[in-house]
Amino acid sequence: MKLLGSTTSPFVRRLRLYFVQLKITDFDFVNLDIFANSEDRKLLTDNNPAQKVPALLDEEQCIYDSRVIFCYLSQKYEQPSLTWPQENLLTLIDAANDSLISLFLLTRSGLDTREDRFFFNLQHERVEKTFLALEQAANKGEFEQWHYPAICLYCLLDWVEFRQLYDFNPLADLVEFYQVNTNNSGVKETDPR
Ligand SMILES: N[C@@H](CCC(=O)N[C@@H](CS)C(=O)NCC(=O)O)C(=O)O
Repeated sequence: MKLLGSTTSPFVRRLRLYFVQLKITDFDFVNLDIFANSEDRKLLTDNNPAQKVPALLDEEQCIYDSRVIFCYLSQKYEQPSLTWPQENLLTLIDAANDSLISLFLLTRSGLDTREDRFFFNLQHERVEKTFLALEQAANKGEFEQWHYPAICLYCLLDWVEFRQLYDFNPLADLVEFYQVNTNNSGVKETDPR
């Protein structure tokens, strides 16, 4: 198996941590520079026309989108499926992640996303609401185990810290979750810094 990705992507890191959790080591991590390196971009496009990482190559197949790759790996290694509430948590994490990536790419494109613009405001509002819902879920103990949604939450929080995209310090349960899981298996080895 080959995982096409980058060291900085939170969507890729969650799968690298899932591989650690499953104790799967017989895969190659292909670290791509999808924006600046034309060969890397071509390799990605050839495998995933949506031009996003991660993508997983397994035998003749290429699977893309982290959520689909997670389902694929779960089936392949006969792991239990997520519960519906866990699926919802994953949707919240993905929504926050997607909005923050949009804001990050807009900033890299030279736009000031603090301006009062419809699209920017929608993203900021979604980030606020999803972080609040995740804080409430953490408070209810829904991230006490290091399951896949917890891995995804950790990757989101560490990425917003790394890129300085959102200050979640006022959200005490998320801060505690972040601190408690810092030394988990694979976290240091996959640190994007
Ligand atoms: N829904 C996708 C999102 C993946 C995604 O947004 N990846 C980013 C890197 S963190 C990317 O490749 N962006 C390229 C682009 O937007 O052009 C997933 O879960 O895999």
